[in-house]
Amino acid sequence: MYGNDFGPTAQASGTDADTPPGPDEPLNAAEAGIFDDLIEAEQRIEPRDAMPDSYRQTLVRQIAQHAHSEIIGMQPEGNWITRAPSLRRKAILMAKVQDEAGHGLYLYSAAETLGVDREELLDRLHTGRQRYSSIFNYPTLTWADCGAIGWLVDGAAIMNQVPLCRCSYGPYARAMIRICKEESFHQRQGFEILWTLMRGTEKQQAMAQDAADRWWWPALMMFGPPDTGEAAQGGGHTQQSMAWGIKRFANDDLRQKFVDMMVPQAERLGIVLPDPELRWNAERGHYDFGPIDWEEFWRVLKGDGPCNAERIAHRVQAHDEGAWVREAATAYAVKQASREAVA
Ligand code: FAQ
Repeated sequence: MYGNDFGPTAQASGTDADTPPGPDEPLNAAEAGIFDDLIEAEQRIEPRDAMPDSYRQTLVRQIAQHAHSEIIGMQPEGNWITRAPSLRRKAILMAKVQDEAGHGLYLYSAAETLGVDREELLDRLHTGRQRYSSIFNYPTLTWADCGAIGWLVDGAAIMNQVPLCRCSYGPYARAMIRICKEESFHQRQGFEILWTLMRGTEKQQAMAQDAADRWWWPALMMFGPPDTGEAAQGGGHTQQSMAWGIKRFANDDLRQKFVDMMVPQAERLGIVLPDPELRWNAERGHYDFGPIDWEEFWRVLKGDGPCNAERIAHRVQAHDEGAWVREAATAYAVKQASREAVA
């Protein structure tokens, strides 16, 4: 039973949970009306509900991209598990990287409710037909990078993802609630790594500052290309996704909130953010910041970032090496099902 089983729209529709409409079937006028009413009433769209194919495809694109980001995002920090500076740091980092795998699994499951197979999504990732976040194409050169990822990358992820807990598609919104709780632990552990380094030796402080210098601008790019003011006419997905209640804020607005949140945190850490144009604007009630290198962003998206090739090669290799696990799990499931059929 779903939230939208209650209320006037559900009663009028008489929806039958056992017969979900096929993905490619166009909506008739009554179904389109029900969909629009549910969106208008801020209700959730559920897997059994009729939805326009373009809404379904937008969600598949975004949720899959998000899932891919989580599992590719295990690599930069996974690289430091064997080199974490203490047993405590190692245990925490392992838990964090495992959480990222878990987030990928919730998200692939949410995407599957839209009628697309997980194997197919992974194939699209491995063959470059679907994206993952630009941020994971940068290298982790020192231990401080694990701190910078937690603080900046998870910080940006939280800013972007808390509004997704109110996404109009039920399974995605529900997955995001749990993910955001875990992301906030991740951000604190990153802050704490940097806090410790900034209270250490001069060399440790320099290492923390260098990591922040390298991750700050790529973190700002995570929110996506400009999409307000003149850029709103630029043809991105924001306008439509906001009308459907998938995105709740424009990329630029979330980026600004992120900058406003991070500047005081950087001050507490004693880290200088690498932007000479960063200053409080009392008139706007926000921090102004310098121009972002969008050429770099598009270059990374096209596959020409520092680690794109390495990340995909590693992912494909891990997938191939895991084939026997998938085969064993499938054989076990078949055996269980045949036992249950006999009983
Ligand atoms: N990287 O019109 P928009 C994490 C693409 S998870 C790559 O603004 P949209 C956890 C976009 O796909 C991080 N591509 O598009 C963690 C589109 O191209 P397309 C991932 C990007 O979808 C932490 C084109 O540019 N988070 O960090 C990026 O409405 C630490 C035009 O852009 C999510 O996926 C980018 N940064 O908005 C894990 C959150 N930005 O598809 C491990 C969910 C834009 O037409 C360690 N996703 N593009 O070919 C979203 O909220 C949205 O998809 C946006 C983009 C905001 C990313």
